[in-house]
Amino acid sequence: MNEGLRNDWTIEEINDIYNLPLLELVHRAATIHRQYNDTGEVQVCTLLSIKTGGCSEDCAYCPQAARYNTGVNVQALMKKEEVLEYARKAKDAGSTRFCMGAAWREVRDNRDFDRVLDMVKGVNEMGMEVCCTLGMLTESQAERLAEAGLYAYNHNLDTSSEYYGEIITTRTYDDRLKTLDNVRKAGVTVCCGGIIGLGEKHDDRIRMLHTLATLPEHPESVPINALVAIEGTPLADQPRVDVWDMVRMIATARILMPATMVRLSAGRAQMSVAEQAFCFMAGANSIFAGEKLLTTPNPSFDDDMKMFDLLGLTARKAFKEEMINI
Ligand code: SAM
Ligand code: DTB
Ligand code: SF4
Repeated sequence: MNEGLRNDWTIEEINDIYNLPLLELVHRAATIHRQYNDTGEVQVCTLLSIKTGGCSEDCAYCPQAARYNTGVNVQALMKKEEVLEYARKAKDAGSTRFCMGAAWREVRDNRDFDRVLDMVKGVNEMGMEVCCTLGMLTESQAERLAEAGLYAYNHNLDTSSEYYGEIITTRTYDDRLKTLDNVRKAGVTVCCGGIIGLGEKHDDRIRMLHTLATLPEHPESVPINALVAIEGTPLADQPRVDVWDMVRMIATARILMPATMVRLSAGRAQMSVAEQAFCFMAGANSIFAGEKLLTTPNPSFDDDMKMFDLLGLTARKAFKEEMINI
């Protein structure tokens, strides 16, 4: 753990931060953000669903779970060449991280995994940070991904351990933590966050942030997603997430994990530029760009670049930490 970073936060301390008057919370988060990061920079990541739908899990929010009728078309694993073409386009548009998502419960040691390893190699050779989100991983699978050049692995805790069973029953919180540990041991950076708007209480959000901020090392990136309510899933009728709840979550994450990239993730398509600006002020410094997240709409590259111009933001370079150390 770097100097100044704490991983001994208590629930009470986090509760006090999370419940500060909103503008006081944002002010404190913005101050810490300025101490640790270049606040004019936002990381631009592009997502691609390389294998879509038909997933065996029962995640109550997910359009890709086979058991819910959501209208998502099942698509087998994409071809490497096609994936590399997407990555090239994303790079040309200014994206520095490329994240490939698969609707798998876990990785299996089969030909599909070999193909994903090849994709990782290809994207890495393009000079982009490569990220994958493929479900649960064993230690040896994490090592093989690391050898192929994987830079980050996304695996979300989604909510508190207490509320987890209300959202997913086909795996446990400990399964998630085990994969995160395997990723860490393989030397791949950890991207781990959650979703708000699942029907959880504020206390569940505080507990999830507590779990993240008290891991042996803070995740290098923490995506904060607002639920995209999908017709056909058990959470279809959840009310839209209040933007101030997003701001509160981002600001608290920023204060607890000052050097982490906090990503304003799903939900941007429903937010105004002013609302997103507040999230950047509160410490968000990463977004997913490109017209689609995995299966749902996202603002266009052009609209995002207009927003960056308006707010005076620039895209962060790839492999920034390494460049500083050279
Ligand atoms: N199957 C793998 C897994 O579950 O780890 C990887 C893909 S999964 C779609 C990646 C993450 O997307 C989930 O952990 C969840 O946090 C997020 N997600 C999925 N559906 C969402 C939705 N409707 N709204 C917001 N976030 C969502
Ligand atoms: C993350 O935290 N959010 C992204 C990414 N990691 C994989 C996924 C959001 C998915 C939103 C619903 C969809 O587009 O299918
Ligand atoms: Fe499957 Fe991941 Fe969706 Fe859960 S979140 S149903 S594991 S694709």
